[in-house]
Amino acid sequence: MSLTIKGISQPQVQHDGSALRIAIVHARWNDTVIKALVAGAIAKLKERGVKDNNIIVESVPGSFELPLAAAKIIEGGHVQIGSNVTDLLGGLNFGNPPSKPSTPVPGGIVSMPNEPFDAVIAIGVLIKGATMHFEYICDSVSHALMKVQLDSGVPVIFGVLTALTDDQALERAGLGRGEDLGHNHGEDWGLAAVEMGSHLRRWK
Ligand code: DLZ
Repeated sequence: MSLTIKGISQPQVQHDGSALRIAIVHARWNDTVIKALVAGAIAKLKERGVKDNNIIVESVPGSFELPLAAAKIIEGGHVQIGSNVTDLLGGLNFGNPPSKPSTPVPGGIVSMPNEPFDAVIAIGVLIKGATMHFEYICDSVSHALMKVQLDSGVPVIFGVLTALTDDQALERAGLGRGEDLGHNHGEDWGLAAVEMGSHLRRWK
């Protein structure tokens, strides 16, 4: 087995997410991979203590739509949007008892607490095709997500996979087709959201 120097080291403290409010916005292109990444992110948010009612999940068509959605979600953090994670993942159990369901409001949206978000995780899966589409979207989306976080002061976690092949995307969601299933990067994004959300509360 060859040694690698790649990857992230553990933070010095384990950050507590129990007071944090986190939004996940995901694209729907390449849905199998997206679902695994979103589930990985949610699992780690919950492992760090983020409450079900403080995890909001929104979807957009493709990765190109992520920056505007992230900006609007940050702006409107105090208004009614999205689906709360208890409603969304009702059947899935990540180890925590289900929390009280949020209040339904007309149109399938739910009434959420009146507080800003501590971090937004933007999740998309771009897989290179035969044209230049991939390059343009990767470039514009990564720059735009960086701009959203710098303009808003709210951490935007870069959860966009830019894969050259289907297999690369699957491996980065822990769904590899070979012997090695790979690693679910959504988990790292969940942890990054809690760490950055905690830092931002201290740095304010
Ligand atoms: C059009 C398109 C293509 C070809 N590929 C992807 C992809 O691999 N991943 C992704 O998230 N979105 C893709 N899209 C859709 C664009 O992101 C966008 O939704 C449309 O161009 C409409 O603005």
